[in-house]
Amino acid sequence: TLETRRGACGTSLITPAGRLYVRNNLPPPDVAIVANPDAWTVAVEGVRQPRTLSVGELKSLGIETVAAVLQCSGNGRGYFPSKPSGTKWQVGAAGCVIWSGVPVRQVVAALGGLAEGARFITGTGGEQLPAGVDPKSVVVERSVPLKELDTALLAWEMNGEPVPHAHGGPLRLVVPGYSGVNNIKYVKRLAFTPVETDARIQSTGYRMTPPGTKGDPSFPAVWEMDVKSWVNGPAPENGPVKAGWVQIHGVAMGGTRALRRVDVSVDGGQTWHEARFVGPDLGRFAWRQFVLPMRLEPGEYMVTSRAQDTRFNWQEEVTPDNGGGFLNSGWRAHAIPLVVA
Ligand SMILES: Nc1nc2c(c(=O)[nH]1)N[C@H]1C(S)=C(S)[C@@H](COP(=O)(O)O)O[C@H]1N2
Ligand SMILES: [Mo]
Repeated sequence: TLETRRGACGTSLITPAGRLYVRNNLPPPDVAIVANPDAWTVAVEGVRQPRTLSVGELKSLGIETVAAVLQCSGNGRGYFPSKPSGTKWQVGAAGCVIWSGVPVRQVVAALGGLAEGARFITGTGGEQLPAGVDPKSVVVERSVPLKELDTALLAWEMNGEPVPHAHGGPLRLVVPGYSGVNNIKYVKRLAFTPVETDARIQSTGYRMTPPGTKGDPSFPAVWEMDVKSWVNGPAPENGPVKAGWVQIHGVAMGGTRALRRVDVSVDGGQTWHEARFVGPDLGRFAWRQFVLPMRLEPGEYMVTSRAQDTRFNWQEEVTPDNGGGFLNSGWRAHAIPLVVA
């Protein structure tokens, strides 16, 4: 796993491939698969005319582009007090990227429509599974509700280039607004299924459980992301800043909804000041940058931010701890110290 440093998120909107976190649950397929992306194939099932399609063929079915936050379900896990097992991500298991590909609904239409009883979109990763273990215990296979047909893409391009191998090229299932694990890299099978997959990563993994509890299908699946924001700079790793005007900046995202506002506090959440969104608004699935210039005297500050979506939901102050350490969006835990000299 590779995490982006807080101060390296930059002040422009899009996260370049070279700065985007990388997370693999299994050894990835050979890099040779991206040499000829159009030759990669995906088997589509659960439609009236099931068929295997190459990326080259998919490109003739439709094209759409979406800017979306890609964020590991465990981003922020390192801030939970119970220290759940798993990578202790802080903020850097996230980025905002532009995907281009064919809308899944157009693939469905080209194959005669959905088969009867379809309720989930199930994507399967193209990794070679280790021998001698139950495939269901390791395969990266996830199901999301069928309603995501409206926005899901089979993407072959990221930030204007073929999807890099590290990020799931030649073809990735992108479910905008859904946390990282639901965005299947090197997708080799796309199925419209009546039930969720029984792969372990879905049935017991990535469930919202009480701390210390193992997951099972009775607990909610880790799907949609919540409204969240954090301050990226001035980053503590860059040391003290000079007294005077300080540019406090960060990113805010609405999960599946657009944002209304974001506030910044320099006193650990006692008082708040509305920050200004800057830069282009690339839609409800992208993050927005914000900035608040503040005149600060020498001293020690605790800087944090809280975002609100267009349905007036505020970012949580504290996200309740959960067994897997998922979806931490609490603004208190994401505060960073700032020394003004
Ligand atoms: N095929 C496949 N897809 C996958 C994974 C994987 O291991 N294999 N990891 C998931 C997880 S947990 C995350 S957070 C994201 C990471 O995407 P990235 O490496 O492009 O940042 O991919 C998801 N999709
Ligand atoms: Mo993840």
